[in-house]
Amino acid sequence: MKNTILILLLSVTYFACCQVSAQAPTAYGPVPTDNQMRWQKMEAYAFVHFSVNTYTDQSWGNGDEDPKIFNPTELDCRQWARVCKEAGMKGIIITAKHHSGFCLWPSKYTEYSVKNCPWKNGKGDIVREMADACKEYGLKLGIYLSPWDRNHPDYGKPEYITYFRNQLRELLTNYGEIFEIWFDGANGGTGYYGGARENRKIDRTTYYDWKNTYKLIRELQPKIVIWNDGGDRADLRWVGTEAGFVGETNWSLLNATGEVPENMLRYGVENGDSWVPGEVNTSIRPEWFYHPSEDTKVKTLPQLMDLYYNSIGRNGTLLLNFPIDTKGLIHPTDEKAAFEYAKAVKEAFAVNLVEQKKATATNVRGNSTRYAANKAIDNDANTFWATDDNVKTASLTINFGKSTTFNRFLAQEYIRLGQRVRAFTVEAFIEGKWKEIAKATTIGYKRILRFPSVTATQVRFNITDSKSNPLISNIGLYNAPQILTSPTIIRNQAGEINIIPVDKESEVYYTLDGSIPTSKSKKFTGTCPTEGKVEVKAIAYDSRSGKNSPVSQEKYDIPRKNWKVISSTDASTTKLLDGNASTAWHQPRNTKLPVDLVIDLGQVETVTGFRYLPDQGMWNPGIITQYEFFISQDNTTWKLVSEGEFANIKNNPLWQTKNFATEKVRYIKLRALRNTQNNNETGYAELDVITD
Ligand code: FUL
Repeated sequence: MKNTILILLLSVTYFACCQVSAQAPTAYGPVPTDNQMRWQKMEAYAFVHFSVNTYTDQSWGNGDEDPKIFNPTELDCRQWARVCKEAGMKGIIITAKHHSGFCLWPSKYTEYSVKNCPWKNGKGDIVREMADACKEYGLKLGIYLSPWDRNHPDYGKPEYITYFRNQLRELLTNYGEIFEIWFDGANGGTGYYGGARENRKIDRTTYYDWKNTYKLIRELQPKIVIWNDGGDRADLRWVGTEAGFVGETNWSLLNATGEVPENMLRYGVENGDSWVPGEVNTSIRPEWFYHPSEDTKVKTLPQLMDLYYNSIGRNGTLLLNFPIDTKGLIHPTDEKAAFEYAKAVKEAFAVNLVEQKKATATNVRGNSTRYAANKAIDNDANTFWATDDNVKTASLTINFGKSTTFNRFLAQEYIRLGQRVRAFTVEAFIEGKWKEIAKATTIGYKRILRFPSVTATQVRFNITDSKSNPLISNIGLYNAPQILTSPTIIRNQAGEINIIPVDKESEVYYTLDGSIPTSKSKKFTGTCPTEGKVEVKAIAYDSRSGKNSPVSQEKYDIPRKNWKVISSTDASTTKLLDGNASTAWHQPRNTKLPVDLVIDLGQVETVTGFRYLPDQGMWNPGIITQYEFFISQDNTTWKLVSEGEFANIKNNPLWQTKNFATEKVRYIKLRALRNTQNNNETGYAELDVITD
């Protein structure tokens, strides 16, 4: 009995000692401010782009657009706020003034604003309506104020800085709390400038006197974060691309001074002297402003999910843009896409499989319960698992107690004390053996890894390299449902069919006889040769859930195996015959319209029409609008069999089909007469014939 009491006493003393010896860890390197911390936790927020150039179908306004064209007939900021809220966004940044200089609020310092447009007879204020709607929907408000102003007569002169600051003062005092201010890096160039119509260059580093501008901003809005690309280092950084991703390695650090080349924006600077985290800005459509031609180019669910994993999943935030259409609304297609995206994110992270499980670690700071392994799975962002000061590599094991299936791993560092982890791996205990299932570099505020589903009884998180002792505030394991999107079907020039599912884990089943495929149909295991005409139908199938995607289908005419473009010697003309809609061939740069594309079909065919798919790319696609189509048996005597226009091809650049009376044909010639851009660019994603 005495012994038991002694042991008990000793262990209590030991325990108490350890508690004491577990000194709280101190910060390592730069740390976030409270404002940066609050901003980081928002994770996702929206941009809305709206200005006079919405009405001219341009990416940028020139500054001479008549304010009378700005007349949204159904403008409803509450709809914007509702859509953003449904999309899981925590705030909205509005383009109060874009490069055009046109102000969405009735600034008292210019006439170039909503004051002089027909909307609400010049009595409206879109920033006010946005602020009210944000409040109603529990969203934060942010402001985009373009430093470059292509309308203002003084742009480039010191007077403009006074104007710019006056506008800042208006926006930062009259609309409540502003969470972020955005200063676009596009600065200086040609413009209207009050009628001067000239090219005005400024020195981006000195012209705006950012130091004093920041001072003013912070005085007016103490809780704001400042985004600036090209000026003095602010609170947040651009990630060097608008394509929707940040580097897999992503340090939230930069140096306070010096140039920031693209790779530093992309990856941060491991030993940077300032905390400047990355914000991933991208649009739900290819462009920032609304263009009717992009109604068919709204990002798909798999693309939006990639965005999520490549921004929030890589220690970034996501700033997702919704262009406002000419009516003054977020387009229904964008709304639907955003809603499906939010639903899929919610489903993916609905159940954290590690909660209530047992966690152990190879090292715990001072053996203290305060820093124990379970602090990483206690659903409390303020507690963390920590190791002793000198311990920079360590493992944390979670025992599920039963076989558990998962395909996503999430980790978060306690960044209030700095970003530390340089590298880590994840292992799963499968059938009695540890197997590495994922490997990555930085963690930061949040890191999510995707991998094919594994079923295991335990999982081990190994920190393999760290700048200092790691502090891990959260670990998550999830079993995200597969996103079953219809697979893409391609038949190459040789006639081989390839069927590509979006999610590599999906199985693909297909038919070649026009019947609807099911999981009992032929399984696609690799390219399959076809001869002659064929109709391919395919589904992606998830054997775990028994669910399948919608059916994708393609109808192919005769194979193009022996076809040859004979009007050009360029070897890459094969791109217009490769069956792949995302590759295109363009006529040489110096070609002037009209221009011909001549193809030898290799043998005489009975042809009743042709099909043209324009380049699906964004930039200078050279989409043909007016055409003539000729046929020949000998490449000498040509007969015109079809001519006219490809109607609505600009807004909807889909396959164009033209039929004509049956002809015996060996050579075909498509003559491009005009394109949608009224220049000489001519591109083709695909060209095909229809045979009898
Ligand atoms: C760019 C601008 O030039 C675009 O028009 C857009 O506003 C985007 C967010 O930033 O640099």
